[in-house]
Amino acid sequence: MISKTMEAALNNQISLEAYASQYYLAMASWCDREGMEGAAEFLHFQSLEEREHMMKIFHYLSEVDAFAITPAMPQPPLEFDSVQEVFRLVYEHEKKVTQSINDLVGICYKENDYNTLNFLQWYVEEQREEENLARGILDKIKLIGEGGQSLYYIDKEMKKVLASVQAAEAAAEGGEGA
Ligand code: OFO
Repeated sequence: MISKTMEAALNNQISLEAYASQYYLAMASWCDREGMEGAAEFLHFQSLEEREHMMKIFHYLSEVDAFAITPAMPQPPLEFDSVQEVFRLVYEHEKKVTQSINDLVGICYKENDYNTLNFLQWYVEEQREEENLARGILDKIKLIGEGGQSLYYIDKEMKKVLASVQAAEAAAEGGEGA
């Protein structure tokens, strides 16, 4: 059982996670069209991750006898100026999501809702990782620069980043099952 305020706030979070999923999907499509295969793969992966984040909240709401609302989505942007712009926007969006998770944690304390507080711990950690990852990619792109050949190196770098994120996840899942 959770309060109506918490139910609404969690539904708002569902909406943010769902938008992140669509937003990153649109970015993946743009990268694909621009021949940035590595960046596209990374963003496809992130898009799926965001959907999983959304679904976790969906199931949590059902578990605590609240109602999960399937959100209406605004059309995400389809065109971007550059790959640097794409990852700047990813970073900005992640910061927004972090703020929203922090606000949810604030409601938990206000309402003495320790179940939801416990549930949200995973998101607190996940946001720290995702913000850090997005900032790291952006820094790398700035360092490599963006003209001609640089795009090739950025894309290669993105494949490496994706491989290390997937390896870390696989290791964490292995650990959970152990
Ligand atoms: Fe859902 O983790 Fe990013 O936004």
